[in-house]
Amino acid sequence: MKVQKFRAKTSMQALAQVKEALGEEAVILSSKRVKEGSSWVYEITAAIDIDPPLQDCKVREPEGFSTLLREIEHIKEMLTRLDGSLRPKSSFYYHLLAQEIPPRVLSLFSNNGHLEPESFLKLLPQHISRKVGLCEFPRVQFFVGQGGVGKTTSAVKLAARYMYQGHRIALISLDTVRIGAREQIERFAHILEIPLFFVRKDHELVKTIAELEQYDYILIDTPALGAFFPPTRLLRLLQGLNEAGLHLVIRAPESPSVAFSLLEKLKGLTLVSLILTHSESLTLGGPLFWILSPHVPPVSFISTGERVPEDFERATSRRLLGLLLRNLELERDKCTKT
Ligand SMILES: Nc1nc2c(ncn2[C@@H]2O[C@H](COP(=O)(O)OP(=O)(O)OP(=O)(O)O)[C@@H](O)[C@H]2O)c(=O)[nH]1
Ligand SMILES: [Mg+2]
Repeated sequence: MKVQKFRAKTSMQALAQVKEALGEEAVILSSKRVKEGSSWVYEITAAIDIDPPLQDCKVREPEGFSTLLREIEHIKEMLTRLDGSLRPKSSFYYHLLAQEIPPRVLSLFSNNGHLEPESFLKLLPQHISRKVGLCEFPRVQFFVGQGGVGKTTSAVKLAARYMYQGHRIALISLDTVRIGAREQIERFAHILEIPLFFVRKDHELVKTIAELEQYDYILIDTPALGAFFPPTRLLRLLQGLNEAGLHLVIRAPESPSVAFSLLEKLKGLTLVSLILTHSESLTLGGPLFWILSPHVPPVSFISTGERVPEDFERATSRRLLGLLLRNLELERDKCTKT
């Protein structure tokens, strides 16, 4: 900051000096009359901020610098990917692509496309082991997914399983609109003697759960994800609850693009596991490789048919390996050279 004093016969003259010397940005610090020799004059003390604001420099410089670094890293990543995509891949790599394994999952096995059956089979169990679900789930578990995938039956199957293990279980259904939904879950709950509660208004859920404190686990069946039951509604429901998580119920033969877009829509929600249904109708394991993607939650259960509660298995590495390799052709001599 530059501080300067200006003297003149009149205050207007002193001000004019200030403007001329320091410009329009000058700040008047004081103004008074002082004696100069035998006469009185006006003295104005003015200042101007000539240094750039220190704080701004400190913040801006590293920020700009780190943005630049991030951009360089991003460009490096892009170039590496581009380099990988331009290089010729092994015939085995193309062979797996032809069997519908998503490219983004294949890149987990080899980032340059030089994949051979030996290395693929060596890495596969490692990737699978990361996707085998834990046994511990939150006390309140929601079953979510698209229409008709097996949410209700999976909720009842897991409820029965918990019950056989000696846990106290309650079922809640939020599906009070779809015709036949109420009767369907009521029938299962009645046969298996599991207490069932219906919640019609979202704000009643917290209260209903609070009244069920004697139960070890509360399993919540939901309507199909869509316009009536969007992820935003789920998010609001979850916000009022502690110890709650979602099982994403999805058909094992579902296409990777549908699965990825569903996961994208559910981003930000606490997905504790995947439940793979209709596994018995999976004809080719290749498309199911989407489950190995890093952001996909582990698989907890595999549903193998319509029978309630029997057709429901805990996911194991061996079982997932079997599904992923179903009808997958791995022989090197069957690969076409490219
Ligand atoms: N074959 C086979 N059928 C299944 C499996 N899981 C569920 N189902 C059947 O699929 C149909 C739909 O199952 P639900 O549990 O009602 O599905 P949902 O997701 O609750 O359906 P909505 O509530 O209408 O969205 C029923 O006939 C089930 O018996 C499975 O793993 N294999
Ligand atoms: Mg249902």
